[in-house]
Amino acid sequence: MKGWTGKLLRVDLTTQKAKIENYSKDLALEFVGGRGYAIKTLWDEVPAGTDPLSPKNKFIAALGPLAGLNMPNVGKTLVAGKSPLTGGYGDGNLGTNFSIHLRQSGYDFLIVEGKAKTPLYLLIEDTDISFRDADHLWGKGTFAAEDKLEKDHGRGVGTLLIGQGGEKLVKFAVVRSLLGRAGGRPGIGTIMGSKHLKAIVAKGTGGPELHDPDTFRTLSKEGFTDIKNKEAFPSWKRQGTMSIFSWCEEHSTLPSYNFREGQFEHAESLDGDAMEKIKIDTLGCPRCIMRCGHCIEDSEGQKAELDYENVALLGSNLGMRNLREVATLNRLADDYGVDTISLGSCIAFAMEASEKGLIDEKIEWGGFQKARQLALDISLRRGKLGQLLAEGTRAAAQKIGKNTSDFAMQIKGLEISGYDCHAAPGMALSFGTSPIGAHHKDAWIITWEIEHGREGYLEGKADEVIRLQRLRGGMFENLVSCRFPWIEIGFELEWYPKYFAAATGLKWSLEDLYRVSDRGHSLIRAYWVREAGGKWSRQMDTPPARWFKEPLTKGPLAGATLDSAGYDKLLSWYYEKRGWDKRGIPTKATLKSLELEWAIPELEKVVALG
Ligand code: PTT
Ligand code: SF4
Repeated sequence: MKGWTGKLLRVDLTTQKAKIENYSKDLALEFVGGRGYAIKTLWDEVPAGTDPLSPKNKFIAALGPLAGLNMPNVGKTLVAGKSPLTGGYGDGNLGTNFSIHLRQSGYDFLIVEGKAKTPLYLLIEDTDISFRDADHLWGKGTFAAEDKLEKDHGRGVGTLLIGQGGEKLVKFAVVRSLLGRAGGRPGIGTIMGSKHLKAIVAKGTGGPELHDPDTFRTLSKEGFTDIKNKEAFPSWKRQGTMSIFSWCEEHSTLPSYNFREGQFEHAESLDGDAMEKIKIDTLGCPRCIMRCGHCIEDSEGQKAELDYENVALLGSNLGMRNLREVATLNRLADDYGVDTISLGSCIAFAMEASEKGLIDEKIEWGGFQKARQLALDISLRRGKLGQLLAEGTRAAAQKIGKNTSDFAMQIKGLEISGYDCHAAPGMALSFGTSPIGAHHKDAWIITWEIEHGREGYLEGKADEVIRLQRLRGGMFENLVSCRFPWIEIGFELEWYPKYFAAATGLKWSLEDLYRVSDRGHSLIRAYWVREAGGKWSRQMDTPPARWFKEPLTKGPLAGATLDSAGYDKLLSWYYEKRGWDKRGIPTKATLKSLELEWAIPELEKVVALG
């Protein structure tokens, strides 16, 4: 196999043994890499009903055939496991030198199983695998821990690591790398913590074996030049994802006050222009000239990176108006290694519960000091409220009761990312059917929807969600390549089959890559159903009551709500087009047509299939 090494590294932390395994060519052809490898591994190797925090769960770090190569925007790694936050499939995609070094060490993916007795970190140096004591790193934030690892093993080594949030098993702890990068919203960092695995360091010396290295080199050069020459490149470089902030405000889709509203009265103090005026640095992933991690000095004089999602969830959604204070919350989330989106949503949930007198603690909208304190309490699981919220909003609402689940802004247990959907049914469908819970990465339909008539509950919206899921959650997550060149500056999709062919020798079309996406997507759905153990229902694909019951009160769309019959119709179209039954479960015929018939017997242990 060219393009793939055909090897995986399996590490057992309980026995401290590592094994290099050859995996079958069929796995590469059927699942390609990244997300595909992750879901196949979880299905095959993690028994149904496994407690995500038990040693039986696996931590997976997977590359795809393009990840880590010398071409645009592929310095990325997919991290995955059974989610401690949702109980279903979980993954994330982060920029890291780890992608380069794991590939240079000769592996396409890494599976970590078991649990170490005491904290350690894993060192991968080509075929030399060692288990290093991490006592001196445990309890340290990600900035200090990464710095120490780089001092000990060399600047530029590949690192994946967790902060105190992961150590304390906060359910939405992320994996961190390169000071600014974070991935694995559904608690993939928590899985590392549950295994006493503080970090993984990779230092590889080999080179990739490609089918046609000369063509690959030429394509790579052309790709970088093409990106640099794109019309949108200069403006992207100025603000990155922060440029969408004012657009969201303008279109009433900026989450404000725990998604009560889609506009924020102080949006101008938090938007891309506000950031650009005080920007001090830009960070990015390896193999990228689009570097989109813009940094400012925060309210405590520290450098902090900002992204749209972070500023929306830790800013407008909390009623915070000072960008430097928002940056401080962002930096703390990065240092402690917890997801900014879930953290923001948990704090907003507490602010609302406090306002309504449903909890004892007093925490007001826009109050920075209390929000800061709560962020630390959650990250360190301190105090009653900190411990409660470290479980996520779904669990917190279940515990408090009193209809708080109406404003626990999550779907399938994952907190909703930064788009208010009172008046965006297609985006609500995207959140509802995302394979990891309410994340935008699979189908960011919001701009398309607003251009094509946001108020409609139209069949075309289900089509568009599926089209985007094939691309964003499918092709890019399987190849393990950043999607921003395509979606943000118009780098054409046709480049990808060319890179793929030069790397692997396979002349696949985009359609071939989408078919692999569909296979992975339906297998992930089957996995959710299997893990729900008979409790699966279409309610699990439905957004929280707030968007249906409580209209927007401000702005041009005041009075708007989601219509539940309309949403149901969208969901039914979506299921039909996916070949899933009325409950949202893949039918036998669909599983067979996607060559997933081997999954049928296990799924039938849990539900009768249509
Ligand atoms: C991603 C999610 C996002 S999506 C953001 S901002 W975004 C938040 N970033 C966090 C952060 O920062 N620190 C932190 N402690 N928690 C954070 N949680 C949130 O996590 C990220 C970029 C971005 S910035 C996006 S959209 C794109 N995502 C991609 C993706 O998912 N797949 C892919 N093939 N390409 C992508 N390119 C873009 O990458 P998760 P990163 Mg992230 C600090 O991983 O779990 O999917 O959550 O990886 O390297 O930081 O790049 O407006
Ligand atoms: Fe990383 Fe941003 Fe570059 Fe994508 S565009 S590879 S997220 S720096």
